[in-house]
Amino acid sequence: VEASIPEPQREAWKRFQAKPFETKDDFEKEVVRHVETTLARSMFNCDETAAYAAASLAFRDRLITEWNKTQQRQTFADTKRVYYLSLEFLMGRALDNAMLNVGLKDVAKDGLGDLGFRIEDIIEQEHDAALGNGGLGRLAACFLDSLASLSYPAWGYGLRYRYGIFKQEIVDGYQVEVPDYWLDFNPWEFPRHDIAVDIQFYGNIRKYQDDTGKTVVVWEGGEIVKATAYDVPIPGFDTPATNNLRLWSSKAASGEFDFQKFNNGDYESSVADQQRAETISAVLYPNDSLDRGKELRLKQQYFWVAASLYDIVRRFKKTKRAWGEFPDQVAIQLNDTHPTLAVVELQRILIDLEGLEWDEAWNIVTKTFGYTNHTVLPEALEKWSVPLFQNLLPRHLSIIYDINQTFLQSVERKNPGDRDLLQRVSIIEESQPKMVRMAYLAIVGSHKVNGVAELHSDLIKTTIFKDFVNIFGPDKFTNVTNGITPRRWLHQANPRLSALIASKLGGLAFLKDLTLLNDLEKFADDKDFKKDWAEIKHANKVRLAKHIKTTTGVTVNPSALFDIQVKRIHEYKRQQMNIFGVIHRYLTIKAMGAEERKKLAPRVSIFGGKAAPGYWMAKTIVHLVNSVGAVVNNDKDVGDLLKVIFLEDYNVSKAEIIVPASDISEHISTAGTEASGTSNMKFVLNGGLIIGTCDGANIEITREIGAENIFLFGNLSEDVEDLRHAHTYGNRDMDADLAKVFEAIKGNMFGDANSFSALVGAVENHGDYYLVSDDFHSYITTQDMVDEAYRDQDEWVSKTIISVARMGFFTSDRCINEYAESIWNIEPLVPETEGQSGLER
Ligand code: Z15
Repeated sequence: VEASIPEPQREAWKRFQAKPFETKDDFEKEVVRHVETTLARSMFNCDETAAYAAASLAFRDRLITEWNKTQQRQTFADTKRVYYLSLEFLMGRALDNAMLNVGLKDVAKDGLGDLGFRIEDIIEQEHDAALGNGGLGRLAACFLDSLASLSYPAWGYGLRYRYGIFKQEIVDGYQVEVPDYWLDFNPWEFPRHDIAVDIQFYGNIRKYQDDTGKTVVVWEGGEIVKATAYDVPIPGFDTPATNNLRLWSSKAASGEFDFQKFNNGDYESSVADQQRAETISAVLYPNDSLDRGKELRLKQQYFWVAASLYDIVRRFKKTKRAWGEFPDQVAIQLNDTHPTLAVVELQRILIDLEGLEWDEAWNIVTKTFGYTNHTVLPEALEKWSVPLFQNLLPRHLSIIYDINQTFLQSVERKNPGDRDLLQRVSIIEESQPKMVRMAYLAIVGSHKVNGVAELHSDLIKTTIFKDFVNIFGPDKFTNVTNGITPRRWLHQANPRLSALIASKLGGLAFLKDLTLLNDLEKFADDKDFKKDWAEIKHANKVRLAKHIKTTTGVTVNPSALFDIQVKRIHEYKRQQMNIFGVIHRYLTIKAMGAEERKKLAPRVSIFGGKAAPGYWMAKTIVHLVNSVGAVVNNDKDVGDLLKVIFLEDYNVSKAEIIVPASDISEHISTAGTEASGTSNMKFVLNGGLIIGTCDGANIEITREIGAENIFLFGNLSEDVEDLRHAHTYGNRDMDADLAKVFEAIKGNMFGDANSFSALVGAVENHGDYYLVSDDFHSYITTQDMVDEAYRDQDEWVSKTIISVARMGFFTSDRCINEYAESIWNIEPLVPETEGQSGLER
């Protein structure tokens, strides 16, 4: 349908074009207008929720105006776009970010002040958009920020979950999950009821020969679910470029059919159809780095992928180009294997619906896709059972078989007679039942495969994808080390530190070229600067101490060393080793005399993170941390020397309070298991040091900031296999300190020992897969070195300044530029007014 206004009438449109506010007065006018019209309230009943709503609507209007212009500019310029497909976008709050990115937070602050509100209170009203589990989802959010800030033509595609990641409550020391219904008021999304796609499931395939003798395949029957688009504007920092995040929501395809059932008195089934459809986008699966293989999850994946591809193909078809030009207009990045069905769906569209030949279509497909791998953990690698696939997506399964056959034939040609190799690399695993190996499908269907840190990218090439490196050659495999957006993780989370840095570097330009931080190094010995720096860290600790007091009731001393480990709870991340170390510390304090105790450095051990609801070991770790806290925090002998805190419901907005308040943070995964880690980067960028293993991005952080500025410990990844082997086949002595920790637990020091026997048993009797006993000694002696170093505050502060100065590499802007150049082949489309907000001031 042609919806464009004819030329003669466009004058009126131009004359009355929406104009975004720029001044305080205009902002206030917008807020009052929204309160009095959109919200139907007034100054007599405007609480903080209403003020938040109105302020957000004012900014939203502004973003949408720029969003429209950006999309028009991109369409007009006819450039290649990148589409980032991710089942998770862990966005956090939008208002603060929007205000800062468009450079109007000060205006909003004064305006809200005039209207009777404090901006901090208003920001606090917003519910986090928590459409993700952990690192993978937050990485996608940082990438969106960088794509917009660098003015790349880019869209995100995801699912509009009605329930994001669950809220975590701690009840009697146990994790309890509470649903996260976040959509009752969300001003940041635009329903696009006109953009709807019918998505098919189940049914049958029928083959026939057409008049020319060509085999035609049709996918018939089954059920249809409707996907509706919801758009979220993504503002760039210091640029009008505003990108789009399109989230799909599911609904029953036809209300009328239901209505008929309803009229016939079949109420229950009419409602059931509706609910079954809506269930698809109802809830985010709460597993991080674990594949559960549930049918509904596969339905989510296909629903989202099919709707997104329909949308992308529709946009391409409007350009009237030949299909061969598709990869010149479209790059699609697969965030992990979750969207791998997109490979199959595009091939299906091209051969079944558009009539292309197999080879021509496949050439287009592989040029279009890139695949990012985020893990080597076997339990996280997605596999789908063939029978399940056959039932839900019969046509896709047959295409997968064809892809596999063509692929295996080419392997066979180059490696005649190597049956083992064919079995190893087959997309179909010959198990009972047979399984589709999604990572292999993603590799075969993409032109580039990347890992997320150097060690990780090396590991995938030498372990899980080794055969594929031989088949496709090493150039197909590359590395793009992860990064974080300094806008949210420095400027927004730590405004005072950002301002102090800006005062020395002559403006905020470092937020768009993080290597400019280098110039800070010359202040590493500047007395006044160090004083300001230390004062900001202290203030951030005071803020966290207040949060701890109000949420847990425990008083902590802000002058103590804050030791923080916040991330999803997982055995490979080894929170259990941390809490065993804390118990060791507690036992050591208890064994000391009063004089000796005076010499100790007070420490607050802070934990936070969610356990997947079905991950029993992780839940046991949460329980142990809370149980240790209950004993230690109430032990008069110990006082301020040691406090143990579990912070409930760790999420993005809490991270913004926690990250700036650390002295030391823990990134202590078993070497070779954490693909990258990204909170390590956040903590260092905020003037905290880290204790960590030689794993993931810790290695590159060390290279950048210098080995003297990081506390590394533990075994190396190349030794892990042998150590595991030794556990199984050798006889070994338990580390003496760890044995004492286990004795304390078994002696019911922290409550009923039975509660924790699985945790202790995993190390003592079940092979200690994560090498806690091997690394424990090195861990606690390195913690002693941390104490020692912290005593010399002057030196410590210098180390943190030098570290921040050397963190430029870890901006997600650098990642995006690398992807753009080496994988997507796209260029920024810079608006004329970019960079005019005067960052140099
Ligand atoms: C997830 O958050 C990550 C990997 C996964 O396979 C899944 Cl399913 C979820 C994380 C990695 O564990 C982490 O090391 C990495 O920094 C992050 O992805 C972003 O790449």
